[in-house]
Amino acid sequence: MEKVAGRPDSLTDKEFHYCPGCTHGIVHRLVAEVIDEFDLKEETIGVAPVGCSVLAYDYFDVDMHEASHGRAPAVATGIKRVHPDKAVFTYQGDGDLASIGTAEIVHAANRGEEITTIFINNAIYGMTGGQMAPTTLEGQKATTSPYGRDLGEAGHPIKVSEMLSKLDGAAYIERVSVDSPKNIKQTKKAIKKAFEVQQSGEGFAMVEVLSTCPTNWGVSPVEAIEWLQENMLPHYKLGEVVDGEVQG
Ligand SMILES: Cc1ncc(C[n+]2csc(CCOP(=O)(O)OP(=O)(O)O)c2C)c(N)n1
Ligand code: SF4
Repeated sequence: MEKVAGRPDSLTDKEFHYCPGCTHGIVHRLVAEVIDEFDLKEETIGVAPVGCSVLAYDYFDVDMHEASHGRAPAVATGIKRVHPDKAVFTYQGDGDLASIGTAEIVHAANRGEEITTIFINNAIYGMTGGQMAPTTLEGQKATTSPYGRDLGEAGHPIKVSEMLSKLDGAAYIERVSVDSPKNIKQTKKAIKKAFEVQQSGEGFAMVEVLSTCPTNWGVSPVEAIEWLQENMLPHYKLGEVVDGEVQG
């Protein structure tokens, strides 16, 4: 019988610990498929964050490094500068990248570091029980905003891709989503491009992936996909982001 699908070589056979319906697993698979397709398994160094994907080093079958909360872009900068021929990526949640690591990601993008960042935006801190993140939407309930995010108190949900795309060192930024087969295909295309941009030495590349956290959103996996579509897509528009504008 012809084998038509299998586990990417760049993933170990360890079972993911993610909750049912969590889309971290889909994105891990897409990153691994891209690494396989570019034949980069032996040439890739990944940097894992703090957050639910802290164990990414157990799942990617490439050289991996752990960074403390938010520091992945700084660690990846050091790795890439010492190993300019390697493909270096960070994999970070929104609490990690957009809150504690805001300074690191801004300056790595501004310096035009030739790294690829996979940024998982699930609008909440997942691992630590569902606190409000910088990406939490207006009115969205979280453990630290039980009545819904109040813009007057907490500020606006940050559109990280639009913000970083204004920096001269940012070569490629795209926002994608894993809520449908069509969008999953587009996510893979964007991850591919982000690795290509790194290989061609053009500068910093980031893919923001709209993702789900059914556990902390307090909904079923199916409802989580619907919640993403109804609430996240209108605020976080999909597409390549150039100079703060999403290119439709
Ligand atoms: C320096 C530091 N500050 C805070 C924490 C606690 N902490 C661990 S994971 C996490 C939440 C990360 O959430 P996010 O980046 O949104 O990823 P997700 O879990 O949603 O995938 C926090 C606050 C920590 N481990 N280290
Ligand atoms: S807490 Fe949320 S982000 Fe973390 S594994 Fe569960 S569903 Fe995924």
